[in-house]
Amino acid sequence: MLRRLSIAVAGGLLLASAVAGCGGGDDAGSGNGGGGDDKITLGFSQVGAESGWRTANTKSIQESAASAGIDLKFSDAQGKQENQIKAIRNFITQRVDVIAFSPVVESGWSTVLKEAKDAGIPVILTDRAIDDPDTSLYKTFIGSDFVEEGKKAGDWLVKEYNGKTDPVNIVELQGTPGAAPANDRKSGFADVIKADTKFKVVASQTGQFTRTDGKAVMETFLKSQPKIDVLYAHNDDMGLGAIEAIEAAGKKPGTDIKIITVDAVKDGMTALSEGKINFIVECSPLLGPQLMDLVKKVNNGETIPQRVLTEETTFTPEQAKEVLADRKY
Ligand code: GZL
Repeated sequence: MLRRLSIAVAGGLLLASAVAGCGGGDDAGSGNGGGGDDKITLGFSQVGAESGWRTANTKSIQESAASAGIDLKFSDAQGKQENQIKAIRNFITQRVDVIAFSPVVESGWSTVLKEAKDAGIPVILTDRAIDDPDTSLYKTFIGSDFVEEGKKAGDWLVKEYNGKTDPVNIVELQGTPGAAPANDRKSGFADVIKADTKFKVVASQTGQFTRTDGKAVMETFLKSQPKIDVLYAHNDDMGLGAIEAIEAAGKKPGTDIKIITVDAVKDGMTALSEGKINFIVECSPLLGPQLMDLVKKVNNGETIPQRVLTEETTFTPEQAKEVLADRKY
C-alpha cells in the first residue's frame, strides 16, 4: 500500500488530508507508486555495481524485499551522486512509502532529504552514513562502523610487526573519494599505526573499490616505490587486482608484500585461504533482512533505533579455510 493523499473538495476549497497507510506513520502521507493495495512500496537507490560486496548487497536487498512482500523500486546510480538524487526525487514523485539508499558520498544530501521529509516519506540510510548533522532527515542508519574496521586492520599490523624495529613501508588503496568507508577505514587505520613510527604510509591513492583500478594503481606503486612491505586495501576487490600486479612483477603476495583487505567476499576469502592475503576485516553486505524489518516498523510508525550496527568479525588464513565452504557471498 502506498501512503494515500486523499483529496476532498468542499465548496471549491481543495482540502488535502494525508491518510498514512499501514497503521498511520508519524509522517504525512504520500501516494501511488503501484505496489498493490496492501503492499509497502520501498524506493531503494543503490551506489552501483563496483564490487563483489555491492553485488552481494544488492542481492540481499532484492531477495529480502521479495520474501518480505515489499514492492521494491530499485535504482542503480552507477557511482554518481546526481543519479541517486534523481532517483530519490523520482521516489518522492511516485509517493513511495519508504525511501532507503546507500549514499555514494558523505556530503550533499540535505536538500533532497529535506524534500523527502517535507513529502512525509521516511528515509533509511543503509551501508554508508552521511555527514549532515540533522539526524531528523533520516529514521536510522544500518551499516558497519568503518573506523572500527580500519582500526582492526591496524591492530593486526601492529601485532604482526610487534618487536621489530625496521621501517615498514605501507601502500594504501583507498575506496571511492568522499565515501564514508574510504574516509573512515583510512582514519581508523592511521590512528592505530601512528603509535609506532616504524610504520609509514609511503603512497595512498584511490583504487575506486574496483579490481581494475586496484591493479592499475598497484602497478604504479610497484614502479614508484623502492620498497613495499605492506598493502592495505579498503576492499577485497582492489586487493585482488593488486595481487595480479604483484604477481606480474614477480613478487609473492602475502609473503614479499603482506596484504590486508576489508569485506571478506568469497574471492577475497579464497585468496586469504591460499595465503595471498594475510588478514581480512569482515564487512557484511547482508543488510536485506534487517532493512526490510526496519522498513515495516518505520511504515507502521514504530520507533526504531537511530543506529543499527551490523555484526562482523575478522579472518586469518586458517580461519578462512574453515569457513570458506559456508560463506553466503
Ligand atoms: C562498505 C561498502 C563498500 C565495500 C566495497 O559498506 O560501502 O563499498 O567495502 C563497496 O566493496 O564497493
